[in-house]
Amino acid sequence: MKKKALTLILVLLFVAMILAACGGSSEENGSEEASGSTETTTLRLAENHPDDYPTTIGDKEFARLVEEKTDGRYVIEVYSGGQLGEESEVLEQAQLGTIDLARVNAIPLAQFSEDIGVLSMPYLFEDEEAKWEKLNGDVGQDLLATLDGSNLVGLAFYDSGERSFYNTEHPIEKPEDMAGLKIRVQNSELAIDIVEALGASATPMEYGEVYSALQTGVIDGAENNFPSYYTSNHYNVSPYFTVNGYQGNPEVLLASESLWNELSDEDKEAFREAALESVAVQREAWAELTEEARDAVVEAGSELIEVEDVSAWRDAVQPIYDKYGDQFGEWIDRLTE
Ligand code: GTR
Repeated sequence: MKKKALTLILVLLFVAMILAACGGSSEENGSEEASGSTETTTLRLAENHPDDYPTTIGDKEFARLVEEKTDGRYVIEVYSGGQLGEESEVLEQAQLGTIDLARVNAIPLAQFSEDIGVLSMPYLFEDEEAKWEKLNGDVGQDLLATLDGSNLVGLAFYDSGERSFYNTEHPIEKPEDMAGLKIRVQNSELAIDIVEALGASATPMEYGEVYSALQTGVIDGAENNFPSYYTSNHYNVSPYFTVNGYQGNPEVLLASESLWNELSDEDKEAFREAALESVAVQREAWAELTEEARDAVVEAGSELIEVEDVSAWRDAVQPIYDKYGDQFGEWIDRLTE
């Protein structure tokens, strides 16, 4: 009898302890609700440049603004330096929704929206000012909207300046000097066509593989802007940089559609605003690094071949306008009018 009573007391004690524990957690929930705070969702943003690169600075400003505009309900972690993969893998993952947000270049996006390919047309814009007036305006938004249906949502354009050719072999002054060189290009038919129109042979390859391909002679050259040429260390292995600014395609900040579909209309607006507001900070960082990179590569021994008159280069890429001119006709008109 005594033993039974003891067992009963122990069981009651145990039950009381469990009830006390449950009561504690529900109180916690209750107080959270009372203070108005709700769950925080953490999102991942993929960036293939280093932490202090202008696009990464833009991504972080975007993250800061999203957090501010959603009262901390969305926190964006920026994974720089290609931690989440090369650009094409990131795009695949963003399409699947396993990466929420990404900053990529416009060229590979042409696989998903043919129209966006127009931004890779050589010598498309008169100058940087004309380009940004268009990209920041309606035509820019309309181009981003052409990604609809690709499981990606375009949010804003970031600055990527102008791309030029560099190589390991000799100074290139005119298109004829490109003959026979193996030039790495991004994964795009248009990029391949441009290099071939210039008489070189095109090798599509991921950005992260270019340094060792230059070093080992798998390729003779590549093309990019000053900040990428500098921060990727390509200048160390490929010293002849021809400043012919043949292409001005921008960067794109985007969201996966599966994230997008989960956002309320109000939050969608907050994400869009944050993206557009972050452009100014990104572009300022861009202007700074472009100058710094240019000076640094010259200091390190790169030879800059300045092309004052690009008309011979424009003429050499005319076959690209013959091939793609009709397809992009309307966009070209809108972007250059
Ligand atoms: C850079 C761009 C990268 C990547 C790279 C490349 O300018 O910022 O996202 O596209 O070019 O050439 O692959």
